Amino acid sequence: MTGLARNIPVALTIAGSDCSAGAGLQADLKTFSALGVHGLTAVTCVVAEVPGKLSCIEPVDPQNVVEQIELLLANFPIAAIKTGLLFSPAIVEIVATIIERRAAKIPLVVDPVMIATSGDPLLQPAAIELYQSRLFPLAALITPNMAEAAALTGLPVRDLNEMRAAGKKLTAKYGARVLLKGGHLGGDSATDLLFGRDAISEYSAPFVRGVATHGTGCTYSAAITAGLARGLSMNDAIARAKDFVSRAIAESFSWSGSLGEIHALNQIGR
Ligand code: PXL
Repeated sequence: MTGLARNIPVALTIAGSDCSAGAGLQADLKTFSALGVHGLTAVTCVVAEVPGKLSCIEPVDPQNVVEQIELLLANFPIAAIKTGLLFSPAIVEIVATIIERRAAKIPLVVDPVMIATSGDPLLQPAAIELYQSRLFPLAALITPNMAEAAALTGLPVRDLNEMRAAGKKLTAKYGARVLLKGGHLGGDSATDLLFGRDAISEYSAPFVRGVATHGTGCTYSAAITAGLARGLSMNDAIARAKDFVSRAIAESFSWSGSLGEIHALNQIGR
């Protein structure tokens, strides 16, 4: 018997695997599903970690990353793409090359993942330059947090005024829209700034205290990508994604295990 064939929008994440599944491609996939999008994954590296403790990272062979992306692009109607952790200069370079050649018309969200919420470095420093020269010019949106914006601009990024200066510099330099995430501002609200060609928009939500936020950036950029895959405008995709990620934090899960309390964002329990 054949079922009733249905199709829904398709999005691709090119990212690392977080075995604890709160961040990385697992967070992306859960977010895509919750938002009615069929998610595809190209795995760039495998991370052995739990929230707050990273024990080892191993990259996938860059040629294998290429094969994953090319196979998916050739066979699925991919409507939006996001990049998460790309790990090494070789992987950043090769991902940029394929997107430039085969996916230049598909909206691309670049989450320039550099450091985990635990403080552990995730991206090899030599890759930062390639992000700027090869990947950012292809992006529809770049989503740095405050530490990443500081690393990318060389400017201090500690408050809303400094966020404005850094965001303007980034958007002028790369021609892409920039969503600078202020989740580490402190205070009662988590405020993000979107820098467009000539305007700045603000997205705010109440700051939730005492919840481990491992995976917030991944979940946020995946939710934006899902919105773009569904045909939303950039502004609507960001506004809905902000709501989604705020709820994933506020309604997060926790378990007590033999080593103490463990947390995960809630991308599924709506
Ligand atoms: O949250 C950043 C991040 C992204 N991607 C992977 C990760 C992490 C955080 O630890 O493991 C694969």
